[in-house]
Amino acid sequence: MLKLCGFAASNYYNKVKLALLEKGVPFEEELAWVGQTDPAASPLGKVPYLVTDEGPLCESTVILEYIEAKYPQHPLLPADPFAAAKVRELLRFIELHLELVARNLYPEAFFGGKLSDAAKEKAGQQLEKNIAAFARLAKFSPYIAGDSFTLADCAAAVHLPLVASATKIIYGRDYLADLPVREYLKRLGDMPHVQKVNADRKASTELMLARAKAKA
Ligand SMILES: N[C@@H](CCC(=O)N[C@@H](CS)C(=O)NCC(=O)O)C(=O)O
Repeated sequence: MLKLCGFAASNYYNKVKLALLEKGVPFEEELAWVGQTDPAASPLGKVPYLVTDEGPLCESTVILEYIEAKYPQHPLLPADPFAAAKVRELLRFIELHLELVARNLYPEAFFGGKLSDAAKEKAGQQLEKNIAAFARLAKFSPYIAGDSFTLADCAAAVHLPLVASATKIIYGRDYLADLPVREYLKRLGDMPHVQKVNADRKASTELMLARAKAKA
């Protein structure tokens, strides 16, 4: 059986977990905090990684693509190549241009660290520009790429809440507030698998913070 390794406070872990749940692919979860990962499976020590009968895989989007190709049931990519590319475009956009930029804010927003004003200004400018571009691609009708739930929703469901809350905490304004993100996330929040991922995330986040406190 597939083994998803990592911890449920991780947005990248949850992106893969949500896809597995939505597709109905059986899997088990193996807890691996940062620092406890298998270097043969994840050479950079990042989570998630997936252990398959054929060997390990890291990088969450590569894992999503593998699952999609290997288990075609309940597809999360359209059959039409262009429509599928549009889904991948949105997924890449959310991750590369929104989440990875907002990630610079997490040390202060969520983990008690301190950022320089210059770092905040740089990330803020990039996010303003990138979110305006994202707004041109995202559909929210009712899903992020159109009328069906796709891999892009697996990414949006886990990354957009972090972009919204990190910008709210650091700049005093949710940079996604002008888009229909709140309503979209509320709709997704009615899906049982999203609820399961969110409940597990909350429990794992508490554990993660308790571990960090015990270490300090
Ligand atoms: N590009 C990676 C990003 C994964 C990632 O950054 N995971 C975080 C947890 S949310 C992590 O493992 N951080 C520890 C580190 O970077 O050393 C992916 O898509 O899998």
